[in-house]
Amino acid sequence: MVHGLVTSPIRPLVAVTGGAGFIGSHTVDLLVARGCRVVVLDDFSTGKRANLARWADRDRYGLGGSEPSVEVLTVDVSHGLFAALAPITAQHGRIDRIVHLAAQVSVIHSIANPLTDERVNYGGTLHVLEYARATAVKKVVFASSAAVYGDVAELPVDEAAACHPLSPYGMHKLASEHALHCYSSVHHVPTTALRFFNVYGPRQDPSSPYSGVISIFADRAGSGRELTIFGDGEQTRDFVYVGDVVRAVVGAALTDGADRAVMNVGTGSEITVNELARTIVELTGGKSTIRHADGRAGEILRSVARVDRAERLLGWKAQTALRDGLANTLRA
Ligand code: UD2
Repeated sequence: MVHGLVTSPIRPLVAVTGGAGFIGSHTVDLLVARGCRVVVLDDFSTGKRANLARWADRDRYGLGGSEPSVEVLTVDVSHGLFAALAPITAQHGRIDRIVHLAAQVSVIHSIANPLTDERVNYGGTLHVLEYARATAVKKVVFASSAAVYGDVAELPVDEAAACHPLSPYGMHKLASEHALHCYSSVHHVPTTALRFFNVYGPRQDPSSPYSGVISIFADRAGSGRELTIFGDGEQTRDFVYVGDVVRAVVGAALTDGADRAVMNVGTGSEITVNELARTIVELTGGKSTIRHADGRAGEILRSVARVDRAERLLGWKAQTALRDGLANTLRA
């Protein structure tokens, strides 16, 4: 469906695992905008071809005349990368950098299926690192999560805080961070881990009960349906807009610095779920009602990132105000 790559000595060749997903497809868009050639590896278990549709027909999107930039491979990264990437590298040269976003994304699923989560989330990272080691990839960027922290005593949470994950999902994200550190120290594969807080924005799939709350609220409020808040709604989250997140991802991928670094990717501000629901209802014309249901088991009460490390190491800061990000999400 997508145009083949043009061989180029100067445009970096970047592999994006999970590149058809919510964050992945925005990452692909920004990498291409920055002049990279991109190979997407996705098994389409949650990723969607529609997220990459703009790269399937360049002329329709006014990109005609430029060199083809995106190649899409249907592959489960936890089965390894070598065979899948061999035809690409034979034709276009080696992969320069890898952004590893492919994952089993549900915390709840991980609790019921810890071994599947290990195979996909930890095993997938090891396969990426093995490929990077064998082919001298210049940078691996890994999508970690605030889930590595578990309950923390002090907020905003600092990267130096002790990590006590409360799910296999969080365990395997943390184990993956350790693997990055190990490969960087022992095999000299430069790596950066980014701990995402609550990412939201266009293309986030609202279809599961465990989808991001903003995708669910936006979907329901967009058609005047009722919103359900779990618990009293006074729990807080640090919601960070996907457009900001992918600036951090691409910045980390294209720099040779920030090796062995682990960084929070959040805004540094928290908002209650009550206030979020009210804002979304207001932005959609006030038709939806709000009801409360029982709180979720194991729910964290407050979550907010300390963000100065990413600013120091990457010059990155979230720039999108929540209301603006919500408006973009609702328009999409
Ligand atoms: C986020 C991540 C998760 C993991 C976890 C670590 C997302 C989408 N999920 O889970 O992957 O990293 O953090 O702690 O970023 N809520 C409602 N009504 C709804 C849906 C949700 O009230 O219809 C509440 C929910 O109870 C929670 C808040 O909204 O208090 C955010 O829920 P979420 O599922 O978007 O994200 P979270 O923080 O549980």
